Amino acid sequence: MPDPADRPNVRILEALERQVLWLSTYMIHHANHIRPNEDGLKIGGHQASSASLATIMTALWFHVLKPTDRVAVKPHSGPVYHAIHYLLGNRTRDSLENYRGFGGIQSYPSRTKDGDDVDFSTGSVGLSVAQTIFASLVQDYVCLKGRMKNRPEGRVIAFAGDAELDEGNIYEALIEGWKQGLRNCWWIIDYNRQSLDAVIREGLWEKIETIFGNFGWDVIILKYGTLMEAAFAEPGGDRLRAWIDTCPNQLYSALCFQGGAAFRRKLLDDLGDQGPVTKLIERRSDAELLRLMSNLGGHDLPLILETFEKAEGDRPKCFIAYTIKGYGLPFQGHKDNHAGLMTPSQIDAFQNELGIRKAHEWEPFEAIKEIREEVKNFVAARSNVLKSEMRLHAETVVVPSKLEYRTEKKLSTQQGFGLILQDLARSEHRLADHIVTCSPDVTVSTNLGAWVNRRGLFAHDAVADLFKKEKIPSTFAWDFSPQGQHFELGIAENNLCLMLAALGLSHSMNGERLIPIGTLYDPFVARCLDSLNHACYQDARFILVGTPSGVTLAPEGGVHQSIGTPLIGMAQDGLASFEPAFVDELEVILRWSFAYLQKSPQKNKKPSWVREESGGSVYLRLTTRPVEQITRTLTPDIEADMIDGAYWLRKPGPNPDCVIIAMGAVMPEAIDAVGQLADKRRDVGLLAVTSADRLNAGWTAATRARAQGYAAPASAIERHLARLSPHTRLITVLDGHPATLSWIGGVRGHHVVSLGVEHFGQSGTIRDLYRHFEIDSRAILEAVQSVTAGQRII
Ligand SMILES: Cc1ncc(C[n+]2csc(CCOP(=O)(O)OP(=O)(O)O)c2C)c(N)n1
Ligand SMILES: [Mg+2]
Repeated sequence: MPDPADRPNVRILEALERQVLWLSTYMIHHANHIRPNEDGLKIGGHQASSASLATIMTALWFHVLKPTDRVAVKPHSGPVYHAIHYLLGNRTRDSLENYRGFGGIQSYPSRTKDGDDVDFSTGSVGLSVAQTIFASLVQDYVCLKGRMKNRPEGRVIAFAGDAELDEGNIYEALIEGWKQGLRNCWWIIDYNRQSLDAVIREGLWEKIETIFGNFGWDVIILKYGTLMEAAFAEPGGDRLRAWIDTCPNQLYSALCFQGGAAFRRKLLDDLGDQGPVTKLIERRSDAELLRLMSNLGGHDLPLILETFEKAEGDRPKCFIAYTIKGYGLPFQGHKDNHAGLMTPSQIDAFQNELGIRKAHEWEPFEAIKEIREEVKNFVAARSNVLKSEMRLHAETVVVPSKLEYRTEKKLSTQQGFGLILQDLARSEHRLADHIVTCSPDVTVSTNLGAWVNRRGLFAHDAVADLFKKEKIPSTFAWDFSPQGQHFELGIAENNLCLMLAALGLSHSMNGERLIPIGTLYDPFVARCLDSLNHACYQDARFILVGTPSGVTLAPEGGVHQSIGTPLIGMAQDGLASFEPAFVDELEVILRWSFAYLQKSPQKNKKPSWVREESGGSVYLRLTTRPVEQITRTLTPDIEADMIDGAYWLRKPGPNPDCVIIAMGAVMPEAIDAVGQLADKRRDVGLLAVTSADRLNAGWTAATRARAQGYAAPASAIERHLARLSPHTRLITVLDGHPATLSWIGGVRGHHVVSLGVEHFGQSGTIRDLYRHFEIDSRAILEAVQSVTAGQRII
């Protein structure tokens, strides 16, 4: 336990807390009342929500945190967070003045937008809280493999609003953490008993205590501050304590808002005894009484310091900190205070109370008078300590010039994915040691089995596969050990993306580059969409494999069919998506992806629209449909085309009547159709799309650049279509929503017919379903017939 003698003077922290509260409050005031705002929009509130955690956050950043700790803050504590980092020298005054402005600091702290101090981006409640569980597991993963490079382990800490615990993903993560032996994780719950709209249910703390206790967490409650404890020790104090314990949340909040006189009235009404309790109350002025009654644990610095000092050991810990929303501000406790803004006269009054001179509002230590120099020195020293470990870097892992795999005449892309990983698992290539796979209970059915057989499952303690030990025949060996490289997750897909986010930030958080690959059934991408977005927003780097996909999984059934995922892949920022048809394409794409996800944004360089230089994550949409493989040698040009999004599988002649543009599992249909068209239409070509996303992004980027006056070279799709005549008809086809490829008609103004899937819910054979949804070769021929002149085709 740290020596309490090392504790900073509480006066220093109290002074800092006031300064932090001022800056956070003023930041919002400035954005609303001082900075020009031509839109007339209110620039958010959060004064109340932020103030709620000002005391604990001050204590953490100015004393409790170790440089190796990683912290996710409650979204609405952004202003307090930024104020703290301003004092620590990690924010400029300009950035505070431009809070929520263009290029300014974000309302919800962001890893990519705000500064190197932000460990987890926040905004969508519940996600960053849950991500701390996975970040802690990833730290263990790196640690147990001896790759921490002499850095000590840190704690991974989340601040959560009490209403954040309504999010279901919290409980999915709790179960997973329990299964995986979570350590070194702290959650500090801002128990202000208010959400956005309302005051929360009575007794929630008991539920939290039981739930967390059940999952093996230590639960520590910070309820009564030092002033309260002292009052409880006075004669009659036990009755005051009983009153506080039974006071409904609504009433307590309302009295905190109304102030000391209201508390006095109510307490005397309820407890007045003309004896010790009355004396206890009457001994205090209204201001003192309010100070006493709002001295909840989460606002009491001595208690906070002592509690966190005592929190020893690596068991996960949940701190329930009683707080008051809007603490110290005029709307404290008011149920409507979430977006409440202090009026200019309230700000003036607050400014006067703190002794802040006009025109000195942004001065870092303006609210601190007598001990200003002492505080400044203290903060400077603290800043040096914390800075040392903010963002780490890891070397790039070299990618082999070719990924080997055992090919077969017919293969599905999903099988090919398994075969490539199987070969990597057997190889001695360093890249293989950096790969970490994970899957929400679909490891085997997404073809990761062979990889896992070789590389094993990760766990803190070795557990041998009992079936193997007992010599019971089984295709898979499920041996768990600290050397294992696969996280077997429970079915919650949301946890998969939170895990990918955590693994995909390991280079920056732990200084160890991991190459994460997560697999799931493609339709369930929708289940983890927000956490996928959250992972991309943080610039975590990973490969997400959605397989099987589309209606091609045929007999598997309607609800397992995905239609919209190609559009998700196109629309998701930070994610390059691919849908190959052949395994040699997949090999090229995977090889590129391993390098792409290790690239880093160039400082001071405007990122290009296609992220070629700055890198990103990758989404692969694969299928279980075995497809005849083509024996061919890929030239570097074709490989480059595959990465850019499309290549000619059959080049059209000089004056084509039509061109088929196909993506993914339907490629055999397109090949068949092109064959049948050979003597019926002139010069027909087949363009194989590997990535509608990159093809589209390349086109958009080139168009934009030209609009800005740059001589941008033709994008891939412009190049491909340049060989067509204006009258050439385009037929696009994929097992997914037709809009994925229909935009191609707009590139050079070609007439386009787009085939795809708009409905789902039928099971059957692939042939049945391709016919039903009209994405088979016959449908392609019908489409050609409908838009081209010439002899009847069918
Ligand atoms: C996923 C998601 N849903 C809704 C919101 C809008 N929202 C912001 S804060 C909030 C409630 C906050 O309550 P709590 O977590 O208790 O924090 P407090 O306001 O008490 O500080 C809501 C619903 C959001 N940011 N994210
Ligand atoms: Mg709350």
